[in-house]
Amino acid sequence: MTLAQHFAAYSEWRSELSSLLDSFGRWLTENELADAQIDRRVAQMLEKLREDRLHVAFVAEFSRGKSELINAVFFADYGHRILPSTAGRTTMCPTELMFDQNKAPSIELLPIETRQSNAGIGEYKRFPEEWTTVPLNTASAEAMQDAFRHVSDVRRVDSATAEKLGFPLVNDETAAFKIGDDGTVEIPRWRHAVINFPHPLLQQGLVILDTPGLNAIGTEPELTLSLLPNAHAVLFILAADTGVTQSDLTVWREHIGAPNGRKKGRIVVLNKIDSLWDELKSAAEIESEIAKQVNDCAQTLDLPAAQIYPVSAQKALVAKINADEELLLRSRLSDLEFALSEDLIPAKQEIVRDNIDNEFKDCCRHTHGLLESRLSGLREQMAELGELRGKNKGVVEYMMGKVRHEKEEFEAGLQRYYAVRSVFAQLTNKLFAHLGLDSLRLLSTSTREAMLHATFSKTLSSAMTQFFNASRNRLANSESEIGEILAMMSAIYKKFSVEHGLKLGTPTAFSLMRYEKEIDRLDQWCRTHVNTTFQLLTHEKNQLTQRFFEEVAVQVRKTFEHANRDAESWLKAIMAPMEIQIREHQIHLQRRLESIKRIHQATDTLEERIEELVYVESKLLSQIKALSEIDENVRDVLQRAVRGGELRKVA
Ligand SMILES: Nc1nc2c(ncn2[C@@H]2O[C@H](COP(=O)(O)OP(=O)(O)OP(=O)(O)O)[C@@H](O)[C@H]2O)c(=O)[nH]1
Ligand SMILES: [Mg+2]
Repeated sequence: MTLAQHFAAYSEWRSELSSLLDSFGRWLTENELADAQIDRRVAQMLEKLREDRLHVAFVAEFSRGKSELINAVFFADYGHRILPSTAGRTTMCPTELMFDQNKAPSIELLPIETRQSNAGIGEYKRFPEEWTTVPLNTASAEAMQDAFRHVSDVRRVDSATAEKLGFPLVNDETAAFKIGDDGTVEIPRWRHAVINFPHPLLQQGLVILDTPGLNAIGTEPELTLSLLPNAHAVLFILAADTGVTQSDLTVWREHIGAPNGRKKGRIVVLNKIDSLWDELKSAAEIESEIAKQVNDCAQTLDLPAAQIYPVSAQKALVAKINADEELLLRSRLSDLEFALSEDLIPAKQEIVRDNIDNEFKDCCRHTHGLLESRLSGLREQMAELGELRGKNKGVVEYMMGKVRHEKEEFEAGLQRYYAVRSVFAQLTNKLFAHLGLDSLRLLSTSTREAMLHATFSKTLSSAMTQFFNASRNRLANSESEIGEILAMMSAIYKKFSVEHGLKLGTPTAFSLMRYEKEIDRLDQWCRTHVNTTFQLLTHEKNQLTQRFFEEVAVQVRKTFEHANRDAESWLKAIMAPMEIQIREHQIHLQRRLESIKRIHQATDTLEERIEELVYVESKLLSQIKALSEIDENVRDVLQRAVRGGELRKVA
């Protein structure tokens, strides 16, 4: 079972789930159970499934065979080497391969000069006019190969420009960027490339990130702070002909290796094992040579040997193109593909499953509550009317008084609800006073001032530390406001359930823990990359301040933006069910009153009225049944695990 097949099975699962959720949405509308809130939630779930992307990144020193491995794993079906792979430095800029159906197949290239501005790659993605676009003719393999060659484009600039663009010029043998005799330096022409390419796997949401060697990674913080940590799998590639070199180790330590043990989705590949295929040696000798190299790597990287996959990307590509089973077996690519898909897809599926499961459960509970409250109201009304059978006008008048009284009582109860709503608004304001972006903006301003006015590196360093502590405090304070809102809403949910029979259950809980963890991660990164003694001693405070804001603070801001968005949806999600049920209950009481009034005017319509209600009841009951069927179907699909290309039920 190849990764491609496994991934296809996963996509099928996603689309099955989408179509079930889609029909759930339609069913809600047809049955007049939809409201703005639930429509939005169903649309969001569908969007999540549609936009669900799987990011796989390839990282290594130059010439270890990243691009060749991508060709072998994903693109062998084209019968050609799609991504350029040659000796020496080939891929000059980080390259994302993906498919966005709203765009024509193309290569978009961001000029290297954009490094001079403060904006990151993510920011530039919002401005297509900043990119150079090369159309992609997918009908011709040669035209495609030609177009893909742009990722290797270089240009020569003087050394001052090179340094300004972030290319470190050190004068030693291993330096990636050397000053030539004429005083100029060869640097990449592009800062980033996005290849929009309708390959079946990319169409299903796979995003592949090919990176150039170490030096280019170090200068693009967005890569190390956001693109790599957010990738679902990162493949780190070593080559058997070079072994683990010092610069391989640096890439590993700084960008991939997890300090405390194994991180999910991190895979080490020992490529080019064909360089050990010596015709004068027996198969067993070669085998033990490979095993020895694997063990050496394992020791150096401090990993179990079983986590290192020896392969030959080049032979695997040739084998796949020529359908040479024997060579493919020797290339050992299938073991790697198997490990990759076992690591990647179940983990990814779990995240999607959890997300959708929680959200769907909530929507179901909400709809069920609505139907149940309609049903119990209806039954009450039926009982009332049943009692009126054969009664005289006096009794009907008494009943009318009773309902009127109930209505008044409920309206008095509503006062409490209005009071809660105003406290809710106050608490929400308090929450956003801590969590909101205004507060973060103030913090950024004061941190920037403190840094620019710092006279000692100690002050500079503590301003950065303080920034993180203050961000953490803001999250902790927000967390406690959230606790208060939740406690208040739980109490009011309960009150309305007990006193007025609303079917509300308990409000959904919410936590900011993931954002706290993200802040910890960014802090950790800052302490190893920016706020270090070395950086403080070797950089000017202006330079360091700018770096801190361009690389670190911008990510903290993103974290807060996400936290704000989540908090807003949560607030809506806990308030909406109350509002909807209260409205329903009001309408219902009004209907009861009117129906008795009508009977009061003409007692002969009573039987007709009861018959009508019996019909409504049967309709409600069948809606409840239909909902539980939908619920069961969705749950069934959610529970299914995608393994080895077939869909199996999880025990
Ligand atoms: N013998 C052998 N050579 C390989 C193998 N894989 C890649 N190569 C060669 O190694 C060289 C570098 O391969 P690339 O795929 O360009 O390496 P890369 O890691 O993408 O390098 P950069 O793009 O420069 O960062 C090319 O000449 C490939 O043909 C392999 O499995 N065996
Ligand atoms: Mg490459």
